Amino acid sequence: MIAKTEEDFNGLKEIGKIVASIRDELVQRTIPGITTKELDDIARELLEKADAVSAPKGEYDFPGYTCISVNEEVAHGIPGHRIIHEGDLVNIDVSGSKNGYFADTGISFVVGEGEEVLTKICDVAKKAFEAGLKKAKPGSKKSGIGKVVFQTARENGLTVIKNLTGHGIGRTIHEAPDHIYNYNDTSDDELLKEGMVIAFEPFISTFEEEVSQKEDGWTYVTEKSFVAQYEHTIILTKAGPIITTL
Ligand code: M3C
Ligand code: CO
Ligand code: CO
Repeated sequence: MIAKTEEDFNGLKEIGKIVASIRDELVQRTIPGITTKELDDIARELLEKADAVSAPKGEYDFPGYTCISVNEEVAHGIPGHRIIHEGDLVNIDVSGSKNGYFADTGISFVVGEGEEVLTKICDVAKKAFEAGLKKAKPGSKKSGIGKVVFQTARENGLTVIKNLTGHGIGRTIHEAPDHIYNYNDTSDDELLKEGMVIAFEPFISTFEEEVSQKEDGWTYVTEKSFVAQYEHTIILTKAGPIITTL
């Protein structure tokens, strides 16, 4: 959407704050021994308390309130009986709506002490997001974001997942602009606009560049690579981006 009114900005900020606080709470509660379903139950309660609706459930009938992905799972992990262990790479992606406004945020992190490469991909995903954020200006090319995300990955001896992208957001979870790639798509000449609301989400990978979908119809996985994601919802303005999900 293009945010125009005071009501738009306030509505987007309100749901942004809610999903951000649920994300942070789930990260804090991710300790060895807990199951992904137990974490999702916490999110269900917090969403309810905030009078907000899960976007995956509300928009897609996803079998969970949040997406929780572990190790080989990259995204759209279904909360269930999987137990979290020390050293696991976990991604928590929380998206929701309130009063017709949406926000989406996600983070990958390592539980306790883990392999160095896992911490590295998480750090690089955040760095790639920050580099992209500097290019997120009204009037600039949308593809400029992906260009610096990819550069950041390469500078660190890593790559990106090419078949998962960021997206426009606001009045629903995924809307125009449809794709914010994590590499320089030279055929994409779309320009970013004043008030445009986007969620961009670098997926930084050790070497594979595509995910495949599991038979459950949801979970995206890699075969041998580890992948980290970092995502926020932002409103683009001349005065600089407003991150609604800080
Ligand atoms: N929040 C998720 C979508 C959840 S709806 C099942 C997202 O937009 O960040 C992702 N899109 C692709 C992979 S993760
Ligand atoms: Co998300
Ligand atoms: Co998203």
